[in-house]
Amino acid sequence: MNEGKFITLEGGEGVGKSTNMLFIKEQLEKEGIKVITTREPGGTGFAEKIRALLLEKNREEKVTEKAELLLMFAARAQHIDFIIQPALTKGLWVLCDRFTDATYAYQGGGRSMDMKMIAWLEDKVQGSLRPDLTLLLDAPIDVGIDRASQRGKLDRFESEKSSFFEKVREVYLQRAKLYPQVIKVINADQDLDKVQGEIRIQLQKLLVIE
Ligand code: Z5A
Repeated sequence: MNEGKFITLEGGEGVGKSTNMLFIKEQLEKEGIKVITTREPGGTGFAEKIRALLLEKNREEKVTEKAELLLMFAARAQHIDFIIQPALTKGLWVLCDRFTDATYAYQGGGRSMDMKMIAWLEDKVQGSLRPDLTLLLDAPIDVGIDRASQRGKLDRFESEKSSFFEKVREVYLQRAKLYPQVIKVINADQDLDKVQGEIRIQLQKLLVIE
């Protein structure tokens, strides 16, 4: 049984996940909660190597969609066994920048891969581990793309066409409708203080039921 809570941050590129990670950590720490922050793909030495392979652009050999999906779950397996589950068992809260909803959105939506295969891998790799709360930062895709492009060079995912990101957003929003108890949609297309106001409300709700 987990004693800590597992919170994930999701959304298209550039919507403000990294920006809000620190804010959420600070909010929880104010409540006396011990939190670790991590990210996917990545979070362990080996999983970060997989991340670098996945984000690298212009490689000679194309990465197939199946290879991409399996690498996401390979990284996740390492991350769960060595970081996420041990922390939760110790009573720490885990705040993770992206998790399996991103696989449904990017591989299932963006790449149109079989959702049943993703669900099968989710069960096999995660067992019963699922987020307690997922904050889905949602904004029209041009908002996120504009914000992300101001940072400079685009990685392999960021270089996709806008139709890819439309499908990603659509699947995220479909999942939020399917799992309204866990996935909370935050309007990321507003000033940061308003975004953080919405996030604070969701954290308070989680703290009340804790
Ligand atoms: N991926 C996948 O395909 N399948 C999977 O299962 C998983 C991942 C787990 C790496 O993720 C890629 O992996 C990702 C999907 C894929 N690719 N894409 N796209 P990532 O999380 O590292 O990459 P990312 O989504 O591109 O994250 P990001 O670029 O770091 O974006 P962000 O963290 O959401 O945004 P940010 O860096 O916090 O903010 C961007 C800029 O906007 C920054 O200058 C902020 O100061 C600014 N900002 C933030 N909020 C605001 C507001 N409210 N107003 C104005 N400006 C703002």
